[in-house]
Amino acid sequence: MRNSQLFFTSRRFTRRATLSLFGVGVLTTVLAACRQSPATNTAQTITPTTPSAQPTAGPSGGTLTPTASPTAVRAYRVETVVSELELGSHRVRTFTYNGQLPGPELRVREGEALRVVVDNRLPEPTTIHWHGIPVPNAMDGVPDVTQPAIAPGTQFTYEFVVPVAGTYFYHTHVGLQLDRGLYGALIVEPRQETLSYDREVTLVLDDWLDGIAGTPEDALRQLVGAGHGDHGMGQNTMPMTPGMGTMPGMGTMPGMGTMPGMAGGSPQELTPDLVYPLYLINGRSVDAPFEFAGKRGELLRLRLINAASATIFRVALVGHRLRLVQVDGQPIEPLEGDALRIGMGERYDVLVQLDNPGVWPLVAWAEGTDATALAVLRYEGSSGSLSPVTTRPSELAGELLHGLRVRSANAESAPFTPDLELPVVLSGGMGQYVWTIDGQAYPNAEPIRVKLGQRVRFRLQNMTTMPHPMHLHGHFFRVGQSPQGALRDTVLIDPMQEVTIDWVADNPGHWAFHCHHLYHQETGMMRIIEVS
Ligand SMILES: [Cu+2]
Repeated sequence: MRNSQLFFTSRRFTRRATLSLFGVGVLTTVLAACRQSPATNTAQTITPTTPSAQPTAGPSGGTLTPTASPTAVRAYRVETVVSELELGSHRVRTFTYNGQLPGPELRVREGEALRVVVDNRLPEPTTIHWHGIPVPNAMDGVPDVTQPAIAPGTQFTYEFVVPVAGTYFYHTHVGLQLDRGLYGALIVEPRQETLSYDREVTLVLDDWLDGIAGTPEDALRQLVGAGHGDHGMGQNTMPMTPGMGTMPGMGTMPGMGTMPGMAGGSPQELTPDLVYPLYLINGRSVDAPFEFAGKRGELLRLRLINAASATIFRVALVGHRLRLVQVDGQPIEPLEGDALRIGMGERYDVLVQLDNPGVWPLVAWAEGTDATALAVLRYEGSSGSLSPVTTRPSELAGELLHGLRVRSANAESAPFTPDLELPVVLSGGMGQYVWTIDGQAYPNAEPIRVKLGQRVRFRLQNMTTMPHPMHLHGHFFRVGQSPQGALRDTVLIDPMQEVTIDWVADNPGHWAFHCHHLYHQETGMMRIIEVS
């Protein structure tokens, strides 16, 4: 059973090193992760079994409808397990993939098939969603919509052709499991690399409370209870924003705008619903940060993935500028800046010219809080220790890169002419802690019906005082009613802002469309879009 073998490298390799090592087959072989054992939480890459030249068989869970004849299959095996992790000074019991946090980085080449056997060893059902990848509907991992959740003690095989290159991630789509450890990077290497760089590092951002401030379910009860004056439950360790909600009588949207009107404005710094006890990069807290190497003269690619449940981050690499080259895996017209803002579910790829030797903090400030996540860049030959880290280095006050400034590198030749144009109103508030789309709270919500092939325009109107990163499954959309608008799968919409997204409903099935703030999603801010 070659495909059931699991290999992973014992440390991170640079892209070039990885390729050359694969060539000579020098790999450290390690057994599949143990259940309920202390886990290493360094970021690790598992390498797939040898690609097969055979066409893929259909997956067990649905019909495979490849868009191209796959040249190879990358096969992985992932176990969802109860694990104990050390996070700084804390020891927590949580859910992980293969005992690792983040889960193993999965890599596949554009046009190949990805096959992942999921072995659910959790005491509850789970699924995997392939965030950003336009998969066949049956592979999308939304429980009770595209598949029954994978029952405890059973397996499910996901298999699909990966039609797009770029930086993606995979995560559970069941309940509040995402606010445990069930996420990992999914890197799709292009058939032909158009970017030039010397090494790459994947940085997965997260907010962490599980096992430190109760559980995600406790956090949800506190959020809901706070609005009802019920403060009687459990530990009260979760500071919350007081009394925010939809403004009464708010019928118009002063100051709202779409691109390009928004492009010049800088986003507000918004206090989140939840302030977490820990913020992590690659599963590491600030007192034992993830460290990565650089070399003077090289160009470094950082793949930033925000896997947090409820935190927008602002990221800066002290002593360096950032050159933003991709968002949500898609190429853009490069933008330079000092810091970037990344919402939940978004991915930003930046290039960094390594021209300032030393030991430097990469800070991911949790917007609206006093806390940060941290990683460390150490130049080769630099043996010093990290200078004291502030949560607000000066770079964060510099030029900010954010989604509404981005222009696609692949512009349309003509303006988008919608067949169907819908206002989509985002409502809700901290008071009742119910979040809605067009006044309906999922699952008590009508599906939005769209005909296959229709060109659809959504006018997303945020009528609340909180930001919402809206994520569409199965499709990319173009932001801002412009032929140059960025192609994305997630777009962050600030309070009282309207953002237009244009998309072609070319992937049949039932697709989730939801806020990627997990607690907004769980309390109603989701709809199913039926494309048929
Ligand atoms: Cu939201």
